[in-house]
Amino acid sequence: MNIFLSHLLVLGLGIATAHAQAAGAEAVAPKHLDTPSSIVHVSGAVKAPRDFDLAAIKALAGRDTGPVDVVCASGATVAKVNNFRGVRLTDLINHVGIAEQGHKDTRRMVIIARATDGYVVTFSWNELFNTAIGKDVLVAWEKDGKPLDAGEGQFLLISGQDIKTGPRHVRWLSGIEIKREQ
Ligand SMILES: Nc1nc2c(c(=O)[nH]1)N[C@H]1C(S)=C(S)[C@@H](COP(=O)(O)O)O[C@H]1N2
Ligand SMILES: [Mo]
Repeated sequence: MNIFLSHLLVLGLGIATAHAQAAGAEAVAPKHLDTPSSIVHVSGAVKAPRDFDLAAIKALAGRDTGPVDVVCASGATVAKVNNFRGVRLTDLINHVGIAEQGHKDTRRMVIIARATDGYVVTFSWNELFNTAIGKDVLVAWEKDGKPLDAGEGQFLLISGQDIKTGPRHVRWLSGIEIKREQ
């Protein structure tokens, strides 16, 4: 084999290995990132933005979900949880206070939950405050009587009434934004 061909072979192998590593990293990354947030930042159309640490969250009314199966969008049950303990997202938002501009303002609002790894999910104001779903949307700090582990974050958002609970099971919750749609 001449030098040119052997270099080409080495280059090809290198690229193949890099691709395999990237694919592998993507599949396992969420469990290994360990990026728990220390605060939940509440911002947007609120009276004043506020950071909640664990003590501030725990100072609000605590609630329990009872049994929740965490079901991925694929249909796979990825966890069976007896209880998440936390505060209702509606209680957290009410505590900060929405900056309402008139009687018809809140109905145009969306609520965005963000995690430290860039994961994002949305709710509508009506869904949270005007349907039964809202009662079971918690910002949780405890699972089955124990603090959440690093792979779940200090704070985890769970929407217990969802058909597939996996998507709106937000590990490493770090922010809640109330956005007024124009
Ligand atoms: N921060 C964050 N939360 C997340 C995800 C994610 O990538 N990042 N994946 C979601 C997915 S796809 C599912 S099914 C559930 C449960 O996934 P887990 O078993 O990896 O916790 O968490 C969800 N929460
Ligand atoms: Mo998932």
